[in-house]
Amino acid sequence: MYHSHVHNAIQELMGLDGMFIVRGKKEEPVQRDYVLLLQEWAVKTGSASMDMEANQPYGGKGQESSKKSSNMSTGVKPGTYEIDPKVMMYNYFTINGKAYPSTDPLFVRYGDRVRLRLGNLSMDSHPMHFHGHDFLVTAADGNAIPSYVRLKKNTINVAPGETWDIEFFANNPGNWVFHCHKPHHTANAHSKGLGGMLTIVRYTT
Ligand SMILES: [Cu+2]
Repeated sequence: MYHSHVHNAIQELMGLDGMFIVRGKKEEPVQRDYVLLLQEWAVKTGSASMDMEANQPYGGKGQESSKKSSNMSTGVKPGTYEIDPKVMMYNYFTINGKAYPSTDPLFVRYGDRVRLRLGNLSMDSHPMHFHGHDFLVTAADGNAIPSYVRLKKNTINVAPGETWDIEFFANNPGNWVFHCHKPHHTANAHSKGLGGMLTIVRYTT
């Protein structure tokens, strides 16, 4: 991962960071290889009521105001909004810069060996959970883990600054969610609908 160290509480939390891959000569072959950069944002939605809800995790003014909003499933209307890097109450949680349902699906085919490279450049940890499969933890902060000590898990906590590589065998066809297990992190602006740090592993034929 790379990121700014100039005013980094501001620059890093406004997105001046990213990931790159250094391929090892002895890297084990996989059929799919995905990078997932985890981030979080305090988005000024421009709506006083929505900002209030964003700062009150349990729904702001309650169901009445929720019913009035036409965009509760995605949080805010499409548009351009400012990010406030100085507050700790985040309302958007993204994978590669996008919150569900805008996150890119991870396409796999039956029989694939699939690698996911997870990195966290945010203030919070993100326990990433996979449905329908277990995975092996194959690298920690870019260092390969020998095959005889690899943990088999279905949730891995990615702390700030960490990278973890995980691999799974695509042997259970369907559409399976892969998501942060902190409930607030799978909603957009704390709305009721599914959102945030969540994507779908989609089997194709
Ligand atoms: Cu999270």
